[in-house]
Amino acid sequence: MENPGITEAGLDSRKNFPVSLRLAEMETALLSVDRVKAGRIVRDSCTAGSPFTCLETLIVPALEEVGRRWEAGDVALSQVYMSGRICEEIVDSMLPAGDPRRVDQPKMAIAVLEDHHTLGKRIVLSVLRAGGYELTDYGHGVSVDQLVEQVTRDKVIILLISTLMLPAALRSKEAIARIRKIQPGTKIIVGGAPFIFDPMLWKEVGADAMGHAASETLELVNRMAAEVKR
Ligand code: B12
Repeated sequence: MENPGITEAGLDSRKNFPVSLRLAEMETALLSVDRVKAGRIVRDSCTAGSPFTCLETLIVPALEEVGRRWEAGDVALSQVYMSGRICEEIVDSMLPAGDPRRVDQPKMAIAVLEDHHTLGKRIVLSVLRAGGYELTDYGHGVSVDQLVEQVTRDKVIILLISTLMLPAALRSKEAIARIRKIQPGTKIIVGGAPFIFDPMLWKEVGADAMGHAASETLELVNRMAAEVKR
């Protein structure tokens, strides 16, 4: 049976295109390192004004599936790498610039702790900037020592930590304990795959909260910002 969404003619109108087929198509484009096609699938599938929803319903699950296939030995690490790079380019082209009307806010920062999976942080940062917050970006591959030093030097009040590797997530426990010793008032939000796989991990590492997805981060940060002002 011919699939209407896969023909060239159908690519520009995909409102009724089944999500599972769109995802499969995206995954194939990523694994074939076809950045043009991947970009077109995203453009055609996502309505203007909802880039974050699009990221979370198309790009994130497609990358997760690529990861699962790599784990199963079906695809090469180079394909995972190129899939990540292509998605980074797409994400960069889609995300809105920061909202110029900055809110009156506590000092905030974000980092990827001992890990080089940067895409999640990139999205969370954009969601918060688009929501009116300004944050210091400490980058990725940040060590525990560096993070403690930076957060206490800058007197950060709300800290967001992203980790995609389990060992890095476990290391956040030491970072959080050391930061709390020096600055007990700092609120810490963690996120990333290990915290999703183990829903109790955020409590075990001593965080104040965890975010499953970038889309819920703004609400979380709004709540914390209100708490620290009280
Ligand atoms: C793409 C990818 C890569 C790319 C990264 C490209 C880049 N620049 O980021 C490359 C190829 C470089 C890579 C390398 C490696 N990877 Co990798 N990678 C992935 C993959 C497939 C997708 C990750 C991703 O980008 N997802 C899309 C983003 C947008 O989603 P996200 O990060 O989860 O973020 C969302 C939420 O989690 C949340 N979020 C994230 N952070 C935060 C923080 C806060 C505060 C909040 C509120 C929310 C939040 O918001 C985001 C948007 O909704 C995952 C599989 C997976 N299931 O996650 C494996 C995975 C993370 N990688 C893995 C591994 C093992 C590796 C390598 C060690 C492989 C190797 N042998 O070299 C290296 C290590 C690199 C390093 N030192 O960091 C493992 C980790 C296993 C583990 N338990 O620790 C995974 C889970 C694959 C697997 N199933 O085995 N990887």
